[in-house]
Amino acid sequence: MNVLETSVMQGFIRMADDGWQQGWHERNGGNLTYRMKPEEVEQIREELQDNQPWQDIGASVPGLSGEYFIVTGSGKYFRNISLFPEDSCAIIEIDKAGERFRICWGLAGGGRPTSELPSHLMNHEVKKALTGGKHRVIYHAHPANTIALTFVLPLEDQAFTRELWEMATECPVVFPDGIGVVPWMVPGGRDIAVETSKLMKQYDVAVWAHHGLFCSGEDFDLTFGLMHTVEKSAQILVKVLSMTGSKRQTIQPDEFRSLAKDFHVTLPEKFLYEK
Ligand code: 2HA
Ligand code: ZN
Repeated sequence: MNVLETSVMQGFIRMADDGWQQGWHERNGGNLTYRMKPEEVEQIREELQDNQPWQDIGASVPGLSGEYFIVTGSGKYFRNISLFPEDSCAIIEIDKAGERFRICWGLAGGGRPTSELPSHLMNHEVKKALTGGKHRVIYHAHPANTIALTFVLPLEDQAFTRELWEMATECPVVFPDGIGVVPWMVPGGRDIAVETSKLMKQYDVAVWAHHGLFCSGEDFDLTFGLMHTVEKSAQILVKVLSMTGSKRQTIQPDEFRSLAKDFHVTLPEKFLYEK
């Protein structure tokens, strides 16, 4: 089957284009990766090359041995993904040791997988193990309101989680585990990958200070929806802070506890501190 006709590739392209339409992907900003299901690989087996050179990942991910990923390309523009997916994206295979990858499809004009490949793969490894293989999508974007908040909120999980939860009643239901915060770090390398993957053991969302957001989820809808919900709530907080320095009223800790009961989520008490 033609790679571009598969529903998984069409879902990947649609999600990337939705992110572009939201304004989260200036120039070559952001990246998206998807861990393929075995049946999705089989569907396109005859289209996959196995003669490209193995290259170092820059991280060790033995838990992803032999897996295939759809990835965006380094330096590629999300704006172009729906028009030229074969040039902007790739399918890669991970070697048995989880140390190297090779390109099996795509990047038709040349190039490499996303510069954030170490972060993506380390996060995939953590989430695959923790969710029994359910999580398949890792998404990194540059949504402006969330980034703006990293200049005014304390760079702490507690503060980000609580402030964003307060901005929309659905937030604690959509991300009940909260949000992790990574201080400013050089992007693209192993160090930021290690810090992010530590947070991903606890959370499905991590903020990179003065840079962007990382989200993990089961499928394209849930992962895009998570990014969208966090950024929407950041947008509301930016509006509130722009109108007035302080809130006149907000959702109280006991109200979060009632919400948790009715919506059958567990909200860690560490986020329900008295202010
Ligand atoms: O340019 O977003 O973090 C791609 C990125 C790097
Ligand atoms: Zn980035």
